[in-house]
Amino acid sequence: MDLKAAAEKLERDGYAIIEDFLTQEEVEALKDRMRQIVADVDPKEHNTVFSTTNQTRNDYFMNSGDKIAFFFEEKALDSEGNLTVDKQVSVNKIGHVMPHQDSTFLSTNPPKLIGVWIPLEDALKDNGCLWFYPGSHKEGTHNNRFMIRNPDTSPDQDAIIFTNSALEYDDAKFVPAEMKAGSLALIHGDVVHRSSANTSDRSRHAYTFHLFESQGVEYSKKNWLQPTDKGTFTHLFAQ
Ligand SMILES: O=C(O)CCC(=O)C(=O)O
Repeated sequence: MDLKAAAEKLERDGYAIIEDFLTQEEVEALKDRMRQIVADVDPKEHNTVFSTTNQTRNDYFMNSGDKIAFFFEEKALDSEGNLTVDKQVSVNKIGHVMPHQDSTFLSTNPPKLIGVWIPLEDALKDNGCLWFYPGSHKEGTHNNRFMIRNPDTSPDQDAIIFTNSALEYDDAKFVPAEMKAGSLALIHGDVVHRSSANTSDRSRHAYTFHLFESQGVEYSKKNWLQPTDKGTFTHLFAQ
């Protein structure tokens, strides 16, 4: 798909896939780098499990904006933070991701968020590819549901909360986006998307990041993720 067609598809459906964005060598370089980063991590220093169903979050999660943070699979660590599985498969990547709009996690005014998702291995239906609800980005924020820092900071309260419950979606509205390793998905901040559990015996590593315009755009101070005292988020272009 050329860039003009991708821009049109992004505008129409809320997502677009660009094939062969990375070369095989670039994919291998990213996988090698990730293997090295995981090999070097001490699980005891990053004793945080990422649950795709239970939203228990702590300071480690909230302050992850200026560093590489590691979130382990549920059951990958025992109660003392020791690994119970091979380190290379302990970092979260297998669980499913519930239907969501990225802009409700990283809200900006006006809405300017875009997600970039690059599978480093073929992402197919059986190993948890993305699924999109085409056109849903034109419907604004569903159910006014945002993930925010809890204004009630009492010790017995969760640090991060959702402002409303999640909507249930008819599965028939979602279309699968099977992708080859090294292709790239552009994800409009308001498009509803999800991924399924990886039921295959293969992994499905992916590299993902989210971008928003900084000029003339306000990043919500309510968002769960805030720049730390080390400064702002990384800029893509020099200021
Ligand atoms: O990697 C996944 O399974 C889901 C990723 C996703 O939904 C996102 O990056 O917004």
